[in-house]
Amino acid sequence: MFIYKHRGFIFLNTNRNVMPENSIKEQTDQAKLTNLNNVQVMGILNVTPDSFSDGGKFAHFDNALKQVELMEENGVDIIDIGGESTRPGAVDVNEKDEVARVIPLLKAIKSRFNMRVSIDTSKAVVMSEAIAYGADMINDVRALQNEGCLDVIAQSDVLVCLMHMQGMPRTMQENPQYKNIINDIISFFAERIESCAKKGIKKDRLILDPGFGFGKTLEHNYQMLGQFSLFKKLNLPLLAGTSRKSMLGNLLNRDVNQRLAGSLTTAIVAVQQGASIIRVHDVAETVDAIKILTAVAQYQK
Ligand code: 7PJ
Repeated sequence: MFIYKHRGFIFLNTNRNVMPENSIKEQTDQAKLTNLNNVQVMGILNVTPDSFSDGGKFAHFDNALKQVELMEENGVDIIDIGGESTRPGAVDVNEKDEVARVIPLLKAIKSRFNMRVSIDTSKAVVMSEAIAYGADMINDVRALQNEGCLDVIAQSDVLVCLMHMQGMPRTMQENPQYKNIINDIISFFAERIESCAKKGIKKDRLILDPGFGFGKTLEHNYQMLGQFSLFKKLNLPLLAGTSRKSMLGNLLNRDVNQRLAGSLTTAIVAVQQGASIIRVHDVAETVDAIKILTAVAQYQK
């Protein structure tokens, strides 16, 4: 087990809800804090006009800020701003438009709230601008594979989420195939960690995410969730994003606005298997669920 702190985030590399051998009273303050507070809720703020779940709702600046305020009241730990739609079939957005969508909002949040902000982008230019305006994390569904991204990150001290995706959004759901999905994703992560290391980006800034819905069949998604704890093998904090995704809709036959139970259940499963960050639309409900898990965890071996 190891514990580390980076830019206010505390990560504990073990199953978050399994207490160590000694009782809670005997633990150090840091261990207590780590065990009870270390699951972070990341609130999704899509500022794309064509997002699948909140399509266009927060494209307007004031609405976006109101949503941030609401998420803050509900106990969010970090806001993830996305200006590029990566839903299956989505078309690419150009750099200029993405910067214009994301950066003013980042600036406004940083000046009005005491809030950590992640920027969901795969473009070096957007990363660089975001870092200049105080982003705390870069969340890249392409795991820094685009040109210039590794260099931009190497010159900064932000956290980075490296997500796995097979194919590209426009076609990724057509026929995803793996030899063994868990091993294939672990190999991908190992290669990306190595590429980061070569540029001087140390492991203690990295977070891994297997990328639910990104080039995965329904079965692949549930295998990843069921075996999520296997991704702990790489000794890095894990992020899980299942919120309102079609892996829920397709199993439950529910529209996108009827997927709260599915979103919470999958979030709970991920946390129980060691996820450190849960990326969600429904912040209040997820924070409640995690509080319950935390209360229960005190009594679990
Ligand atoms: C994810 C993401 C995810 C990470 C999106 C959606 C589609 N970033 N960006 N993980 N999904 N790290 O919001 O459902 O699962 S966009």
